[in-house]
Amino acid sequence: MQTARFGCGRGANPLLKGALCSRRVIGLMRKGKVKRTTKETDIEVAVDLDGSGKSDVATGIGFLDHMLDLLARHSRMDVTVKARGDLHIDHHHTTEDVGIALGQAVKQALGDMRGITRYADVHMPMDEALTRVAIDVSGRPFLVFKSTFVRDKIGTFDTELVNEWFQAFAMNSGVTLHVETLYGSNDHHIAESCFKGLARALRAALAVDPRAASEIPSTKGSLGG
Ligand SMILES: [Mn+2]
Repeated sequence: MQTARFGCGRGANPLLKGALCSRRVIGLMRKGKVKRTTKETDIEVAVDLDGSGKSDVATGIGFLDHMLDLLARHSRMDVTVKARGDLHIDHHHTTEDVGIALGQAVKQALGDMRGITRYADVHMPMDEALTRVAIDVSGRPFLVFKSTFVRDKIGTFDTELVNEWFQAFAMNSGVTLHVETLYGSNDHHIAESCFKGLARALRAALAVDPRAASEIPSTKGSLGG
């Protein structure tokens, strides 16, 4: 029987190799924790960039929980989100503020961004829908969002809030993010392809590049402006 091997050397279990390598190569835990309270929402978020995709998410909005679950799963970040918001008004404040807090936690976890791959792009299919996501983990927040929806709602969730969430996440994580749904007709699939696309782009861009693990990936020598 073969023994599972841990670590990043030759013969390491390839399923474990990525996250453990990132952690070992840069020699620190890439974790972030944010607590954010306003008159509209009360939110606690924790992320581990080198996790295994575990999620513990409860926002009070079923559809948003579904999106954050799959964001964790496909990015391989561990994500905890506990939110209590003014859902008696609508889902807007809670959705936006979860994006803000999660963005801040990712930014905190990244630190000076040493060693990261920085760029990634993904074409993410979800049945008939196809979304392209390109990311530059640059420290410069920017969002281009060109995904449109057929209807106003997915269940009780306003489809316009997908854009709001991405805007909040990009501005607060400090990433340049381009999201465009090339085609699709089912709004649930379109939204899911946006979040899964972001997940896979983050997974690739946040991974430590072993050829440049001690470097900040910028000719300027710093990221963030
Ligand atoms: Mn689904």
